[in-house]
Amino acid sequence: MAYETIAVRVEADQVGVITLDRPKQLNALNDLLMNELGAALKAWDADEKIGCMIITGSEKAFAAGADIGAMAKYSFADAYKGDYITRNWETIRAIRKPVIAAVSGFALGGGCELAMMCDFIIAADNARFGQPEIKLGVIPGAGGTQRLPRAVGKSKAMDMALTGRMIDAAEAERIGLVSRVVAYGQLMDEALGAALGIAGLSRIAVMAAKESVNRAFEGTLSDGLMFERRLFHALFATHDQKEGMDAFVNKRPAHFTHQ
Ligand code: CO8
Repeated sequence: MAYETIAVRVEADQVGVITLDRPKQLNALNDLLMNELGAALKAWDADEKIGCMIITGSEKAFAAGADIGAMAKYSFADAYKGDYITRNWETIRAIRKPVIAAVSGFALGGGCELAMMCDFIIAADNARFGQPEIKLGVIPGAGGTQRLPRAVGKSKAMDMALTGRMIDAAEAERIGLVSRVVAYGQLMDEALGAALGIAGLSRIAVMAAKESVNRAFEGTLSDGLMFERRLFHALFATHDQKEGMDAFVNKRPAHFTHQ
């Protein structure tokens, strides 16, 4: 399928890579881009061959936010009735295979929120994260006031949401917003290495792990622990569990068939 605002490619037959591609607007996110992003992710989620996905941008910008030019003219009535801007963002939440954000340059506003919707973030050393919406007279609208405090705690999240200041990659790693920081030149190698590693594992176990970790953010601890236990027990019904444990016991590599 041909896209206008993203470029897609498959690496090693197993990893889908999406590059946000609105360079003149620093990859500002508009309805078309979010629709295309959702369509590409959904297609790979349903593709047996794909085990993991990566979303990345350019060296200068992962995404500098929602498209301010497109938003500027909305009235409350337009935005509320049409559920504008936010309506097509939820697709990403429904993706069941892992999605890694490989972030270089600016990840601001909706760009920071998009990165946080991914399962984890690998950042280049030039990455900058921020929720500058407050400077535009609005607040984050795609999870920034919810996912950011869960990721980094109240004080840092309040600091970022109330001042709009950007943090650099080192601070983002220190506070737990990103999982790894590498030199810009290593960014895609690092993300692809992680993605290929994940794609080589049992897909069922990987999806169960993602689903269970996400539960930690959406319910109480006791609900989450019960959910995790049920999934853990259920995995003993898979062939991949037999294969993985037999391979360990017999000191041989495991060959997962995702059954
Ligand atoms: N929207 C539209 N265009 C943008 C955006 C944006 N968010 N960011 C940058 N651009 C455009 C600029 O207008 C400029 O275009 P032109 O060349 O035609 O003038 C081009 O990209 C390059 O930008 P700059 O010249 O400003 O580049 P600098 O290197 O000087 O600065 C910055 C880079 C610091 C990133 C600066 O562009 C900036 O501050 N951008 C805006 C950042 C921002 O405020 N982001 C938050 C937007 S609001 C938001 O995301 C709300 C999310 C709500 C939820 C979304 C719904 C789910």
